[in-house]
Amino acid sequence: MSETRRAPVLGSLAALVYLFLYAPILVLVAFSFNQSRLTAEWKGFTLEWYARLLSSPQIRMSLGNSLVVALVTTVVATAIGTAAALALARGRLRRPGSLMALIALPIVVPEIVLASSLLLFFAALGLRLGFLTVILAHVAFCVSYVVVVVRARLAGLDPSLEEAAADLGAGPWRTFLKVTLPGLAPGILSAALLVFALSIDDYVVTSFVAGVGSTTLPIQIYSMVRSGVTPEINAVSTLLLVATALLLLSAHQLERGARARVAAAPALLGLAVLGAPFVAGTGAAPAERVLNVYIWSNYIAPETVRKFEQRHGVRVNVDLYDTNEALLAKIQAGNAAYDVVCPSNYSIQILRAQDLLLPLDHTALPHRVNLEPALLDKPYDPGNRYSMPYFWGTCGIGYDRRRTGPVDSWDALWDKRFAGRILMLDDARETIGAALKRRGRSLNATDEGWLRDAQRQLIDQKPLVRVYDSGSFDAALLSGDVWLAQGWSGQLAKVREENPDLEYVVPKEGSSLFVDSLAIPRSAPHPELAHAFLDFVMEAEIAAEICRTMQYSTPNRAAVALLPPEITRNPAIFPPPDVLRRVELIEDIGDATVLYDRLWTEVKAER
Ligand code: SPD
Repeated sequence: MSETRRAPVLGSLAALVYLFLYAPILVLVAFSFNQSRLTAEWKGFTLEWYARLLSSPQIRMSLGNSLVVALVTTVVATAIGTAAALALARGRLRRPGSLMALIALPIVVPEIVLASSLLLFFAALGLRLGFLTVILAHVAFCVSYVVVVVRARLAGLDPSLEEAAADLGAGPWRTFLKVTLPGLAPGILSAALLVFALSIDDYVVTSFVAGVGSTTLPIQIYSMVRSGVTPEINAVSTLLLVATALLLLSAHQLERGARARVAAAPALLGLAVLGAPFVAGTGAAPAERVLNVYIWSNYIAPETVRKFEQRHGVRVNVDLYDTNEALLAKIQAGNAAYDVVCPSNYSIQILRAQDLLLPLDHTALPHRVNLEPALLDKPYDPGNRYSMPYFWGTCGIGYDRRRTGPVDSWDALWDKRFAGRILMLDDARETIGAALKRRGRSLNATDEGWLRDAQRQLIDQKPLVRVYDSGSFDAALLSGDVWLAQGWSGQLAKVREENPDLEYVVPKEGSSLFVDSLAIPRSAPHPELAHAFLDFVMEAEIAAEICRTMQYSTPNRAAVALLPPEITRNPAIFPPPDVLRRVELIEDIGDATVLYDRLWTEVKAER
């Protein structure tokens, strides 16, 4: 092909690549200005979602945390990285090549590996997860980038200038300050901007090492996404995107040799974009006492939390999880400072056995009399010494009856007609449990042959499954991405408010029943306030409000009396006796847990 004919082809290819890279980002930015709450429908231009950011205390707080972490990380990592680059380039080191390779290794090590090793390391040191651990972790993965950038700049710096300074009588320190540092400054600044951008953006490592009160903006965005992608998320993501792009533009200009004043302009603008919501909302005085709550997503409304904050003059941090295993990992690591947690029945057994829960002071919980006696004094917590039931419910199938027709069996999730339209929970006990029930077996089975059969069923099913997800199965059903979703009752009852064609069924072969209860970890820093919170959510009006908004079944008898019939007569929320007869509580199965986890990991790894 001739030069002239090749150019338009290459140009179109390049345009396609750029479109592929930037189309999703442009859609996100566009929808951050969309009047409609539903992301898929354009209803006109608005700045409302940006205005809401300014008034959201959670976003302001997480943005403030991100800025503090990124600034401290930038200063520390840049200083350490610059020193290391100088030592590698100018020091008389043996094997500088191998040392450089070792320094660069963290850049290519998978983030998840870095994250879990840092978590283990901090636990071994007995460091409590919080700001310090987040900053240390960020410094750990950013130093390598600084070394690489500064060393590249050093390589272009003529060493004869330093030699000349020395010949003219300048000492090493003076030579460094007057010759080396000015020559390196653009490289150091560009490394600093890169570190800032990496730190403010990081999710994976931070999610492992953050503790209460150190939630950063990416973690906040992710926990908001778990309750559905809203225009506020599009708006905050757009701000983050613009700020990061501006910082990287400055870094790029510095590297290309632009004058410092010109190159700094985009970075300053980027910082202003990030700082604006933070500065705009500094009106509210920070409360002195703090309660740290770690609870399932879709389990408590911000309004309820606000009421508790107002009544007690405290601030409540709410962090969310979607599996019992995530909760167990945090509590067992021993360095997360949560005051209130919400384990399911079998997890209470596990935490109790490991002595990780605080015995409750029943005299501080007068509203416990409101609870339904049938849900108290269960084998996983005799006498409710450690926990108070908060929500209960079932696991079943949510489905779009217009697309699937009637569904009454787990077999529907193995039906080839629905290939690519099926969602399964990302939960070893529930998925293996469903496969066991499909064969008429108990979901607490420990027989290896039965468990391997369940694994085989899940592997056979895998080509039909669109996604394994325990956090947004309801949103996936509502958006039409999937037609059938294994999920928990409350969220699947709630989707009917928006689409009455979505049904919920507990399959005829049986399923799991759960009782999720509030408990206080033994390491809770504020056990008194934690008791006040437990008692607060057992008040009849509050429990009724929580049930109305979340639509999981309340164990609070007094609250039931305050609920409208649409809730109390909804069989998805309060199942009739024939459904209750076919459900079973998941129990702690001891050593067999390892086998369940291994089999489930193998299912997910299967291609
Ligand atoms: N998003 C909240 C879901 C709560 C479900 N309870 C857990 C049951 C575990 N088997």
